[in-house]
Amino acid sequence: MKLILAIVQDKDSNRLSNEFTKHNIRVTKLSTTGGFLRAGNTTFIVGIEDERIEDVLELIKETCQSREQYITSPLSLDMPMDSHSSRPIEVKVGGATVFVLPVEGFFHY
Ligand code: 2BA
Repeated sequence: MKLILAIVQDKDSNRLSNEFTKHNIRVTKLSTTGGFLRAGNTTFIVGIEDERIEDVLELIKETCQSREQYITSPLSLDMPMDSHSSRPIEVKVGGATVFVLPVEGFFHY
């Protein structure tokens, strides 16, 4: 068994939830915040048998799009940015950031 952590954009999260449910994949959804943009995103926790990992990754890949976002002001005072410029900076977000972790034990009481 593995634990998949998938950080996705909020815009993709309902569709991904539906896909997981349709494919009988059990999941927990957390409301999270990206450290860089400081905007909301969604983290899915999926405990899954090894032989179904590829199915989960494929659903995530098919469902989550990459999108351009723009940031217009420095996000923190110690961030090195050109001080005379307030030009928007383009940031490409997603499709999804995915971690696959080993699971030492799984108990469901
Ligand atoms: P954020 O931290 O808000 O990052 C949003 C996007 O900003 C990132 O998209 C990336 O394109 C850009 N970005 C992040 N840090 C940057 C930096 N120091 N300098 C320049 N650009 C930067 P993604 O890479 O697709 O990440 C989407 C979200 O996934 C992130 O939101 C964060 O919540 C999570 N994430 C990404 N990599 C991670 C990691 N190694 N560990 C934990 N969470 C991660």
